[in-house]
Amino acid sequence: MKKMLAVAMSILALTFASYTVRESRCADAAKDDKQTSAGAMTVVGFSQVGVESDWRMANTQSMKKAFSEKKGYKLIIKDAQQKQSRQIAAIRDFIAQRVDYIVLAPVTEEGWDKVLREAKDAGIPVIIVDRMIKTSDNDLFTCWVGSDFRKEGGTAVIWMEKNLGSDKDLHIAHLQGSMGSSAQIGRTEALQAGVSKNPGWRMVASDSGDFTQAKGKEVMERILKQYPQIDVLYCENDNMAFGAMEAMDEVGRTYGVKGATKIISFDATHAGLTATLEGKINFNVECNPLHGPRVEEIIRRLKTGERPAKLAYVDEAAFDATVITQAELDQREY
Ligand code: GYE
Repeated sequence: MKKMLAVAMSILALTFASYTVRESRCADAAKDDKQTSAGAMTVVGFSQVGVESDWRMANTQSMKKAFSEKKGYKLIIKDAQQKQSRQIAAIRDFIAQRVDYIVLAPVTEEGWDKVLREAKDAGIPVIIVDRMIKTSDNDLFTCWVGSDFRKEGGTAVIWMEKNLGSDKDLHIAHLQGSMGSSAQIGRTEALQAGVSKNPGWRMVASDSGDFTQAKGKEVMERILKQYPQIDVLYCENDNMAFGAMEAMDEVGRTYGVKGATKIISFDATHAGLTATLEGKINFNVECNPLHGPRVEEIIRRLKTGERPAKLAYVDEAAFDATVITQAELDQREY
């Protein structure tokens, strides 16, 4: 107990120290040319995953809106094209530019310790958004805000049990997101747990479509050639579901509320919910991309010396094609 208390105290002290260091670093940097040209603006470097999905585009828009010049921010966005190496280079570049805060939407969970230590040594707070990282040292990031992906997957599995049958023989095809990303890991783990729990459920195919429509289509084409019967398609995002639907349309396979293959999807973007309302997607689990205001609030609080929660999960809903209303679709902001 004493040891835990001591560890907690030193974490607190270290966290506080890093903010203090950061503040004095900012004061020095004010004399710097670059910093002067940005005036009194808060410079935020955002390493974004890419442009792979509607979710991602909505997330980028949300960040742009929240970190506007009008609000006193200079937001530098670097698109990693879904490559971790590009994110590491972006973070190093942000450190070299001496930005005030770094925001990282990590493509994968593993492999961040070295570069995050560099940011910490430079006294720059790092806020992780959306997916999570695995690190041996939680002091390497200031805080995280995002989704509980395991819970999202669990919601989908409960729906399958209730609506398709826990004791039924189900042939399941699985389109995975980018391997090693928290969104893929959590949603996949939940499905695997469902398959182990329900003896009739059989995973016939499982492959990654990298969260894109084009790859989702490509993978689904291969699966359709191999398997004449697919009762459930568990698709880890809306864009891959669109690709899979294209592939099914092309070979005349039916899906959705009236079709042979029931489709589960994630994100519940405007386009995804439209397909749900049309009965093409049976069940769509929301994943909220509107993190801009959440991250902005974190930075605002850090600036005033507050310490926001280390981890913050956002609340998320889910939509059944037989229940969703036009009004719910109309309310959708992304
Ligand atoms: O589900 C997918 C996107 O990490 C939550 O990434 C995000 C996922 C989202 O490309 O569409």
